[in-house]
Amino acid sequence: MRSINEISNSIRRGERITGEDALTLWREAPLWLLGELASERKEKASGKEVYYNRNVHLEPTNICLFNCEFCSFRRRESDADAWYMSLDDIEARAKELRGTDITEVHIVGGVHPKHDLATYCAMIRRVKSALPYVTVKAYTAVEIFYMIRNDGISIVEGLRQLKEAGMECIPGGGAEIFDAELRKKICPEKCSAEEWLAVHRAAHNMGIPTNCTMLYGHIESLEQRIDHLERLRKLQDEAPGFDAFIPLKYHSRGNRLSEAGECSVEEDLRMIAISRLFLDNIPHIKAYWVSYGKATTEMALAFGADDIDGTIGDTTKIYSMAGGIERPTMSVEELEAMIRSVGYTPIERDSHYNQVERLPDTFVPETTTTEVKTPEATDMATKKESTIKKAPTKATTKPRTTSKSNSKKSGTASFLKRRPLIANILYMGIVGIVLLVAVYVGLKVGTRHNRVIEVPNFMGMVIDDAYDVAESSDLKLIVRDSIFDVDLPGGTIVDQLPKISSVRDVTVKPGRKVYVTVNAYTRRKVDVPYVAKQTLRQALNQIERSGLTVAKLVYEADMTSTDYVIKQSVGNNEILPTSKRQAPVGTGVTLHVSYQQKEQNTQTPRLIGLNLQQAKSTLWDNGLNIAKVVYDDSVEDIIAHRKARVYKQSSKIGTSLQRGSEVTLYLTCDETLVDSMNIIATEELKELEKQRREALLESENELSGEDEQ
Ligand code: V47
Repeated sequence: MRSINEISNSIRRGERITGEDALTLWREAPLWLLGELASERKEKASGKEVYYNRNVHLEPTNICLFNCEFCSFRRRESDADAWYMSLDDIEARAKELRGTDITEVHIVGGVHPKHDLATYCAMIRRVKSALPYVTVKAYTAVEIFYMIRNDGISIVEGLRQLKEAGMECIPGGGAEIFDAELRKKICPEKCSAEEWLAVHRAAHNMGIPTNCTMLYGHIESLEQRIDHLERLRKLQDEAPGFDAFIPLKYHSRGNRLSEAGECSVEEDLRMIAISRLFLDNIPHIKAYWVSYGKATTEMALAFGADDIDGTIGDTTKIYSMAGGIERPTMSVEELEAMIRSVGYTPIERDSHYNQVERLPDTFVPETTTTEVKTPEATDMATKKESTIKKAPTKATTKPRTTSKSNSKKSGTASFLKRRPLIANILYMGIVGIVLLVAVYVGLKVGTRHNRVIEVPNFMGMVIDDAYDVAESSDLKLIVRDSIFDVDLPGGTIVDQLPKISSVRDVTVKPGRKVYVTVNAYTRRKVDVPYVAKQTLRQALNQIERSGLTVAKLVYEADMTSTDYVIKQSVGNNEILPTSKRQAPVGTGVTLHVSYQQKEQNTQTPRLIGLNLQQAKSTLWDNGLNIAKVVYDDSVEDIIAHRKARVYKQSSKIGTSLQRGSEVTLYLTCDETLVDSMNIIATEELKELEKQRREALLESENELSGEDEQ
């Protein structure tokens, strides 16, 4: 057994500790030392940054097939305080969340006897249909294992269906304590440790990130805690994919383990610190503030935690029903203040630990667009109001009748009384005409034949505002796709169908759908392809297809080849054939590319008329880098960046440049400017071609002259 000193030194050298070491630390290390060691580790991993997010929980039901000893949340179907949300309830709840700026919905609840995989998938779809840009973190491995087993399909197939429905990551619940004996005592009906781990392993292999937890502080032993951590560490070594570990402190009210009581704050801090030190391969340790309360959470940040979870907005009952915080909710300001109070820097993260950058409100345009000028756009906002004001009121006045028409009516009546046959034919005719008119009016109103609606310009609006505008214009907004553009705020609409025209009004019938593409709030992670030993062109193709981009082309002299990728890196990390590295969409990959001395130079390509993406690809294809991108005044906002085209390039077409040189691009939205610069570029190209031909002719002449001599 190693001494505390030996273990500390080993930790400080960055070495892995054993289970036995962890037990020694737990039992014998002074609390201050654990704090010191764990903080050092935390700061090595994530510096001064501490993460939080804007999230809600969705607990569709507390009716659960399983009856775990520690659970205060579970109810039977017949219990008065059982709840159940139908798919419509879930969708309605998601719609209520539309105006908020959450980035994550965490769905977890009881294992309901009537829920199958299709129901679970439908829940996700309903949430995503209402909140397309929000990440759904859904279902514990226990729920997933149950639904998959009942459907008789493989874990991989089940996960595939959930992923297809919109599940982006899996929370860490249901792990409790892995030890089989203890599991039998506290949650005998739940899936086994092996089954829980199998679900997470499969998810990791499929690129689905997950979290992991441990329920501690009840009747488990220290050895059982360490065994649990060892199994998590092993899985992470074999199939990496855990983003965070969350030690969940057991709460004792209203469940059958109450007699165990609750562990001390010192125990909580030891738990956090040992997690940080032992789980050296799990990047984040979360001190879940809902479980710890604010005071312990703050202290946990000095014991190695680097995440405190999110705003929650009073949406989880698991802890309040067990005696935890009654109505858990925290504002961003409160979360940030907590983090700052211990000297760390708060970072809002998405579900994948990418920083969420929120641009100042000044940009988030309610009405700003590139095509529609501000007055029109403002009109759109007022249109919304006026539609509400102009809501049709029922006419309640009766038609007035004159004495003349009365006397006429009485004369006609006596005539008809004397001729009943004519009267009957006339009545039938009138009834027929009335019916025809009614059907015609009904059809017209029903199909709204004569009403057309001018399609609003949704480009640049944030999705929540767009839903409001669509609703007040009697249109349906459907999100058909999402992209990720680092330069745009999350939720911004970047494309719409029907598109708006600058020359004519685009109109549709009421109730029609407008399809939009939205900029996602969160950056999906993708596999970084291994592109070394390929030609530059092949590598560029693969990188662009994977959703990544080029950070820089670094040219290195080589004896045998030009434009072959020698190695690649993301940030400071070299990517090797065996690296299973993922990176957020849009991340730049640096490519080290070969050149032979004789092919040191390349020619500046024609870039005029291209959009930024096309211009970048063309430069890379020609072995060049981008120095700067300069937009002129016609590019009014970030949305317009996407439409702008190159009108000037810092290096003239055909200029000979060293491979790896940088070219500045000048972009505009002024089509006339682009057109005229295009004409000049064509002239330049012709001139270049002429010079080339002349030079060729000259050298041929020289050669033939030499031959004659
Ligand atoms: O699995 C149930 C625990 C878990 C009690 O992945 C209890 O980011 C204490 O997993 N006392 C569900 N804990 C919650 C969960 C979670 C929470 C926050 C974030 C994440 C994440 C995951 O709650 C259950 C169980 O281990 N739990 N009852 C109780 N009486």
